[in-house]
Formats: sequence, structure tokens, C-alpha cells
Amino acid sequence: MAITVCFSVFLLVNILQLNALPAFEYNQTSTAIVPKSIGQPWPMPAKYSSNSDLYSINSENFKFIATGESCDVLYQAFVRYRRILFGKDQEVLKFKPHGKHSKAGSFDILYVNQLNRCDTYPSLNSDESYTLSANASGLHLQANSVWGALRGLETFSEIVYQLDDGTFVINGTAISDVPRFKHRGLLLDTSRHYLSLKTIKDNLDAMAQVKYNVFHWHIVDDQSFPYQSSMFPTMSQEGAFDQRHIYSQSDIKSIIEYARLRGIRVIPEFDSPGHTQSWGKAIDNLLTKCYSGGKFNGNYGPIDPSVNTTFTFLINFFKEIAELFPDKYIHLGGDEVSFSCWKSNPDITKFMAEMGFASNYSRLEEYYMQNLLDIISDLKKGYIIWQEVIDNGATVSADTVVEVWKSGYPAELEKITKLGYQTILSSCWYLNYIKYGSDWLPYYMCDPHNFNGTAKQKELVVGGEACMWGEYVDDTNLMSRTWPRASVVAERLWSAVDSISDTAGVQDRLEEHRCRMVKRGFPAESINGPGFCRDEFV
Ligand code: CP6
Repeated sequence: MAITVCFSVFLLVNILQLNALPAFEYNQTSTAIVPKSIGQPWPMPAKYSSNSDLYSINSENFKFIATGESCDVLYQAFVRYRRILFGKDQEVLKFKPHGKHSKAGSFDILYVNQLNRCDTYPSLNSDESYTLSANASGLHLQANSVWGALRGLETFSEIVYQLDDGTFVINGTAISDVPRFKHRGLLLDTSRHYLSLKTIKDNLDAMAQVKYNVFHWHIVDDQSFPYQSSMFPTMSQEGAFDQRHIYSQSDIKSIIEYARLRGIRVIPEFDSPGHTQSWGKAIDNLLTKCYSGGKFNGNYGPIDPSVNTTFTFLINFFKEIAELFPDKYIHLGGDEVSFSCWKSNPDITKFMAEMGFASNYSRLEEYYMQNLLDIISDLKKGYIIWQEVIDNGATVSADTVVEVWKSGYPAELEKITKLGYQTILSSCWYLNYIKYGSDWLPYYMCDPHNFNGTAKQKELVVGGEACMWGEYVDDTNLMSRTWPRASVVAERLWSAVDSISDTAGVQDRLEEHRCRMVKRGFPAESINGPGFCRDEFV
């Protein structure tokens, strides 16, 4: 008998009420949240049905067999998922299977039929769809691309579960899955605090668990420049916190490879012309000198667009970046540019007059961005920019992706898609904000299609990003503050609206998902109040 997952509005209301409790009134006597669901995937697949037929899985001899195309990405995933499925579980749960449950059958092979040859790197337009079934004819995963195969393997690893006697089982299942949005990103900031390679890689593993496919690496900013450039090594020598807290070219390559094996794109952000204090330490005349009382006051402002040397530097710098990072896109920032230093500088004033900008500093900003965008286009790369670039009136190339981060996002999404640009949303997913109590429901309810626009405009929304800005996070708390809160956003970006439009059961599934993260070794924090995970700390 097929049990299709369905939801009730009643439970949604319950969750909303739970969430609406002010923190200080947190009800200690409310029922503890213990996952009732088991073997349910997160994020919810586009189409998911399961029944009560139970098949046992022979963990001792379990094999993945590629019946179609294959490559290192697929084989390494087989190794990883074998360990995720059976390695840790057996260490944590020392049960002796005695097989007294009645089973509809027993399997020891997952057949993986990948139809097309592997691409080297995932991209914005990768096909991540797959189908997965468990029925009397066995366990079958089919995907067009290796990236879809990875997503299907992840789902498989979540719907297999252990009975109390330790037996691994899977219910009769039929899944047909495809992401709702093709850009599903997480931003980490390694300028405000350094993050170790281990933490970045752990984070990539957690991302793969919830099918994120973009690591937006906000690698440098005002506070530090940990990127070690080959062409401009003094930038990290002068601009990093110290010489141990840097990312060498080979460190970065190892991150890109780790991400690739998990179907995750690495998009670096080199934010300019603002947010560049650390760049200026090594590069003379790059930043604008700020004046007071008619003379240089010792402070620096945004990058100085009035001198040619600025653009010569940018050409050389971004050529290196374009070669190191294989993704088609580079994030160029362009947010929060303060005009006060530009206004104070007499050379800028002179340049403005020559250019006929009058005293419109947005035009100077636009001039800078336009030149930078042309440099990046010449390097055959696409770019992502923060919304201010468009808000200030720049015209950018048609395939630009604009990231909306400020409040009032529905109007902004409407405006940007009306202009014909692709867009990604992050406004409602600033995970750096924290509070006492459960805060995930607003993240879950935020929807990138929540604006007035035509079907064509909606199609220009390519996805969204959760952001974990680094002012108050470093290696000690990055993982627990990010997870499982970022998982909530991942489901919004992956799952079809009608498969999750009810939120009933969501809290239960999220709790099970959180426990699954903990079981895999991630320090994913509690987000539903009192409760416990079956396999925790025993
Ligand atoms: N750094 C940069 C930041 C932020 C942005 N850009 C930011 C702004 C507001 C909040 C969090 C982060 N720290 N370069 C905005 C895109 Cl709440």
C-alpha cells in the first residue's frame, strides 16, 4: 500500500504557535521533540512515496554497481556512502542483528545507472535529477549526470535506517527527484575570522548532505586578506592576520577538488570597490586617500577609480583568479560603498568633473563596476554582484546574476527580474543572526518566488544562498551555528513547493535530519527545544 507523504494545515499552525512563544516564556512542560519519523529524506524529494514493505540490506557485503557511465567522482562517492551508511553506524550502534522482523526481501546491491558521461565540474546548468526505487526487483538509482547520481546516493543513504535490533532496512520506495532551484548556495566569510581547511571541508560534507551545490567563498574583506596570490604575494603578507592564517594556491585547489567530488561549485568573492581595506596594505595607490582640512588624513576609502593603475592591477589580479577557480562565475561584490572618502579627495573631484559626472558619486561607482565587469567578461567569466550595483544604475551584461540581500526583497526581485537579470536571494537567510529559542520557521517560510511577476520573471530566480558572515564565528562555532539551520534553507531551495507546502511533519523530519547529522559526526545544534537523538552519545 503506497503511503504518499501528505501534510496538514493543523500541524502548521501548531508549529507557528510554538515558534511564536517569546523566548522567556519557553514552556518547559511542552512535549519534548523526539523524531517520530525515520528513514525520511531531507530535503524532501520532488516526488516521494513509500510503503510498508520492508527490505533488509546486507551491510557486510553491500556493493554499489555502476551499470552505465562512471568516473572517479562516482567511485569515490561509492566509497564515501558505504562508510556513511554502514561504517559509523556499526561503530555507534553495537546491535546484533537477529533478523526476527519479517522482511519482503534482502538486498546487497544498489545498481547505479548513470546515462551520460561525467563532466569535470558541476555548473549552474548541471542536471541533478535522479530516480531511486526500492521494490521487489531490487535497489535502483538512475540519473542523467554524475551530479544527479550523487544526489541520489545521498537520498539512498538517508532512507536506509536501522531497526532496534541493528538490521539495516529500507521501505518500498519510489522517488523521482529534481531540484526546484539550480543555485543553492552557502556563504562563508574567511576574512573576519580565518576558517581552517578542515572546517571548510566539514562544511562541504554537511552541504552535500542537504544537496547544496554552491560554496560562496567570501574569502577576503576589510579585516584580512588570507588569499595568497602568486602574482601579488605581498597582499597576504601585508593583509592577512598572520602568515599561518592564509590559503595557499594548493589549499584552494584542495578545497575546489573536495567540493567537486561532492557536486559543489566554488564561487570566490573578491568584493570591491568597498570592503577592500586589507587589499590596500600591499598595493600602493589602489585605495582612495581620504582628506580632511585640505590634506590626506591617513585614512583610506574604497578603491580609487580615477587612476589607470587601478585597472591595470585588476586585470592582472583577476586573470589569476579566473585561472585558479574553474567555475564560470566570480562574485565581484559591489555592496556598501561609502562615498564620503571619494567626496573628500580633490583628485577624485577633478576626475568627476572631467568625466562629466557632476557630483553624482553613483556614476563614479558605476564607472568602476562597468570597467571591472568588462575585465571579467574579457576573461570569459560570468559574474555575480550584490544588488547595490543595479540599484546604483549600472548596466551589466545580460547573463549577470544579481544577489539580493537587503530587506524589502519582494520589490527588489520584481525590479531585477523586470530588467531581465537572473537573481539569487539571500535577504531572509542571514544565519549570522541568532536568538534564544527556535528560529528556523521564518527561514523555512521565506520563498524566492514570493514577489509579483510574470512566469518569465520567476524563471529568472535561479536560487538563493544562506549566509554565515564571520564577525562572530570561527573554527570553534562555525559548524554548530550553521547546522542544521542552513538545512532549512536547503529544503526551501531544493523541494517542490507542493511536496513541502504543508509544514506538517516538517519539524519531525527536521529533528530526524538533525540527528542524522549528529550521527555522521557533525556538531549540529539542537533547534527544536528539548529532546534526544536515539544514537547520540551512548
Ligand atoms: N560584509 C560584506 C558584510 C555584509 C555584507 N557585505 C553584511 C551586512 C549585513 C549583515 C551581515 C553581513 N559583513 N562584504 C552585505 C552583503 Cl547583517
